Amino acid sequence: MRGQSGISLRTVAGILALVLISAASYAQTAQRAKPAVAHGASAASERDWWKNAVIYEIYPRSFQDSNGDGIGDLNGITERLDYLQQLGVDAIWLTPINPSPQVDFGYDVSDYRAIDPQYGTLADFDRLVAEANKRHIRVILDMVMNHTSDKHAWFVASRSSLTNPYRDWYVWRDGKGETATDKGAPPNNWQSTFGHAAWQWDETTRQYYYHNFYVQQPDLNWNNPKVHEAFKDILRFWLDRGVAGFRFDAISTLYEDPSLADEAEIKDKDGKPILNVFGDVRLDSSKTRNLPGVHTVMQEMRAAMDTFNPNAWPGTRVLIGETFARNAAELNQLYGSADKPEFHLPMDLQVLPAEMQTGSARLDVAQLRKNLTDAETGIGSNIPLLVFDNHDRPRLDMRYGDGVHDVDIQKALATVLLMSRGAALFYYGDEIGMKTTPPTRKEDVKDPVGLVGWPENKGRDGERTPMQWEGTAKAGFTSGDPWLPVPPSVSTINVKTEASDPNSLLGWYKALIQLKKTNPVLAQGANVMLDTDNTKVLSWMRQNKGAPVVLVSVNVTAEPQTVSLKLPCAGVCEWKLKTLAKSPGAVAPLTPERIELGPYGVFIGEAE
Ligand code: TEU
Ligand code: CA
Repeated sequence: MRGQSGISLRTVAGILALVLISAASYAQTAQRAKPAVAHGASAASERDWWKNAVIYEIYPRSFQDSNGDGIGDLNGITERLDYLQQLGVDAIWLTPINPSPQVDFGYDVSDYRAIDPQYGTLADFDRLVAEANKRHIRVILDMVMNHTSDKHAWFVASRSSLTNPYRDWYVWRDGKGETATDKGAPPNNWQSTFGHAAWQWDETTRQYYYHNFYVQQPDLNWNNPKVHEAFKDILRFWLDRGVAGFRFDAISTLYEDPSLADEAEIKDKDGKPILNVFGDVRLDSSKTRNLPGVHTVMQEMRAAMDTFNPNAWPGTRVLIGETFARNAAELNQLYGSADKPEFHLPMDLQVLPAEMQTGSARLDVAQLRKNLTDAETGIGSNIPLLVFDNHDRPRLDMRYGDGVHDVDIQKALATVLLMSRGAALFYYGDEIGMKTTPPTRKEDVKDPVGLVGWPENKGRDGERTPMQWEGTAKAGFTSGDPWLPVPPSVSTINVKTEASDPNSLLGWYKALIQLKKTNPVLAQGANVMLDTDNTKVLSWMRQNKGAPVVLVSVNVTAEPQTVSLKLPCAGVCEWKLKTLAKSPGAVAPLTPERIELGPYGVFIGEAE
């Protein structure tokens, strides 16, 4: 049956149905995007929540399994939200949960608008966000923009032919000296972070493609404006579902030098090339790291984020960067400017860098004081985000533990992290002192880089073992076979045991997070280093005009130490000291002039 305009009524009905469906889904999206109840918080506190935030990194695969397949999942995280609320965190950052072949455990994304079935469904995700919101916990997602999985539809199309519209979404080049029958050599000497050449030959179209990470993670070409638009849409998809922000992955490697020039080899003092852990000659990364293009991208992405109302839950949608800035000046640039802002919180991973983990440099107080001063004063009025640990590096215990004072050492480090000005991010399990437990046999290795680098580099499995909820064989993590073995330390290091011990590391984290959230001087006060010639004890104060000063003293040695802190004051000052927190070895001092600390002891007090 045809209407006047020759269009069948069936078509009209079809169009009408489409309109209704899209209207309904828009309404639902709009409904979802409508902020939940603002929990009585003020507009200002929602807008500024990130400036004093405590952010908790969850590796979903290892946090809590809810369906017995030995793999952590979204419903498992939802089951554990009460624990996170009691811990006092403001936000949880989930490492990738999108569909992925799991070569790099989610950092090889094959669909940016869905949830990997191993972790659940979009409905499970929406429920996690809703349940987290009820507990005033914000959800931050990982956003992997440097590369996709080689199974992503974009790359499948891109590699199908030289003329496919997606060809230029990735970095393809001819080989050097290539002929019709010979692929020639890779275009240059660039290397993968995960070992060996960063160029992979593709026989179908007889070109190489670039991958800064695994072969299965082809780099996107950010010189292509279509890539920018695609990711702005992806951000909006998740922002509409109520996420409070993103952690942008591997942002330092987004751009490569278009000249494709070789990188310089790093040589030792005798001019001999230095090899890395994979046996490759180390290069200076000058053509593949921290290129200027990243600022333009970040300004665009920030503009997309800022279109959401910052005054109502979840407040300002924040951009966190996995940034490997080489110094405070370079880090400062990643915040952008007032009129062209970039990240809210580019990670500062330099306060406890790899160089401070061994020998005499281990926990060097003078170096730590300098790094903290840079972090706190080298970025203008911007807010630091201190990050000491994550899913890519050995846990704090392996890097700084001494086998005797492990808990006190981690209490000392947690004090530096949580009592400094700005936001703090820590990794699941650090609050109970979980230990890096690497695989003991090559055949047990799950993280491919551990297979390439074995035995010098066992990969990152060791810092990704199941969360230790209780002292049982499966740690309360799963009823099935855990994807990584539960470490033997579970018998003493677990939430249940530590929750009943006020002197536990867990108790310390809870107390300091509570202090940070409730003491206005700790929330906004300036960071001022004290006793700056002391090479054994790190002391600083937090101060706000007109409010009592908060003093922090951390003994970074295994020997008892006594410090005398001279607080700035006009005229004669009789300081009265109130203890806010102290580790068992510290004496409750009466005045700042005499603070006695045990091995790795901590004192936190209010002076007025
Ligand atoms: O890491 C980026 C990065 O630089 C790390 O690969 C780090 O240099 C390396 O892991 C040190 O061993 C991000 C993610 O955090 C990491 O888990 C991913 O493997 C990587 O990007 C690729 O997405
Ligand atoms: Ca790249």
